[in-house]
Amino acid sequence: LTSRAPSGSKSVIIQMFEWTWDSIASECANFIGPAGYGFVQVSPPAEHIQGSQWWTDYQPVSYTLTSKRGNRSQFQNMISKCHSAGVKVIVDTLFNHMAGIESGTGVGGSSFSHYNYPGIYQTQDFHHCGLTSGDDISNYNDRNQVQTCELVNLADLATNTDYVRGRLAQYANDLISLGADGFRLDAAKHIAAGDIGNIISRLSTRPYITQEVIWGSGEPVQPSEYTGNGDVQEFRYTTTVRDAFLGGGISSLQNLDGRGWVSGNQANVFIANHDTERVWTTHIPLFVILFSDNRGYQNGGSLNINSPSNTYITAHIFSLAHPYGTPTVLSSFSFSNNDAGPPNGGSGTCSTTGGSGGWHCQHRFVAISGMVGFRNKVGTAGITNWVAPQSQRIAFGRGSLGYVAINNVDSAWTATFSTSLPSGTYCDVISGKSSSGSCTGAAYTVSGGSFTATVAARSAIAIHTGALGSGGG
Ligand code: AAO
Repeated sequence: LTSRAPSGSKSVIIQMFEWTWDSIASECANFIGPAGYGFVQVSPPAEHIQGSQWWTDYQPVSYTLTSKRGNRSQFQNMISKCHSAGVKVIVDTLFNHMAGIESGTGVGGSSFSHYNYPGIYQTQDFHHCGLTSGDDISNYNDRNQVQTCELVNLADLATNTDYVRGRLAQYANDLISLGADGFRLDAAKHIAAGDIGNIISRLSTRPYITQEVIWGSGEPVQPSEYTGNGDVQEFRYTTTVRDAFLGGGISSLQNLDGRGWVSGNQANVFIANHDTERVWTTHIPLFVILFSDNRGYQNGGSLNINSPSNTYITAHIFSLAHPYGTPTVLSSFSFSNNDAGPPNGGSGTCSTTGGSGGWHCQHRFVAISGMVGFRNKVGTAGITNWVAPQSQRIAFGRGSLGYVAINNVDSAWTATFSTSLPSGTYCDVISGKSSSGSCTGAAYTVSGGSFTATVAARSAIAIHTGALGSGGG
């Protein structure tokens, strides 16, 4: 195991938000493995508070693996089924805190109160910052508050102590013993980077690590502090891509390294995650924002499935085509309020190329799964033949292995593109795939280093050497 997602083959992660262990096990075998995804990121597995909201999972009360997603044997079975399908498992993990509510009983029957988790943690194992009312973080410009006060009242573990470090490593090692390949460290910004480094030094393997450190303007805690531990989720990518697709112009997205973000080979990036998809960024009356139910969801903002002009899809195509970062695709569900939990008790269901029963199954969208094959094929090849004849039209190659054109305007774009792809006929993986040597969607013929194509309005085309064919539509 490495501390990084393997670059080149099979590096794409799917965040299987709120899917049960049994449903992930099936989906790994039925679709995720065959489609070429490298990883699933699964919801936090530890016992948590009761309630119908999705966010109960982020309030652990013990390290028993009983959650709304399933029990320990289901968790282990899921990992084993995913491994059999060639898919690794990243576990969303809470090193920062325990529950925020004052007392109760967890979904597995464990009793707890705010600073007392019997047999695990007592008052002395938590930070009590004494800097703010209720010990809650109120000022992100104060490092001490961010790292020793409470994030929305969540009991803040004293990760500077040997006991807490050892207990968290024991939990992570238990997950590793069940086959976990990596961890997404929730609220990593609220843990000193050195504390995380100490905890992961106690692990029995070197798992893939991705850390949630949301960059904030002027904030003292910076994403760059965390790169020694593993990857960092680069939220500046998420907002920059959103702003480019919604009007700023995608021609600005050629070079993403050298902007002061974490470097591409240490960045984990996404068009949306479970927090940002819950921020409405466009066409929402101000009063809805002012009276939105929970400040906790104001988490960076991003495109989401309701974004205008197909930008959610074209931005995913961009994300999977561009070499910067290790991409995560969120697979989520429709909701009518920000707190609502998943449909069908969390048991995910998909149709062939999309969702069903309230699930979106973004990972099955033809354009997204097609681009996973593209990314696996092009590997680390650099950007070649970049053209941007208008600010909302770009096309580029990845070495001599793949070529993509994205048209983010309301009219079709017909052009002859220069490419290093060898001469031949290629299947467009946005409109279809290669099946038994022919294309189920469009096909393009490269001859002598160029090809001519019409890219539909607010759409894209992508071809690569792993999807050859002839004929098609
Ligand atoms: C629930 C209730 C609370 C209750 C609590 C305890 O909603 O009312 O007090 O239980 O009983 C999730 C839910 C929470 C839920 C929690 C526990 O979202 O609503 O609380 O489970 O059940 C900060 C953190 C970041 C965190 C984010 C939500 O830094 O780590 O807040 N995300 C993770 C998870 C998230 C989860 C938790 C952590 C907790 O992904 O799902 O919460 O486990 C700025 C700061 C950020 C800050 C945001 C939001 O961001 O920089 O650090 O994130 O504000 O406060 C631009 C700026 C950027 C800014 C952003 C948003 O992009 O550049 O700086 O806008 O304003």
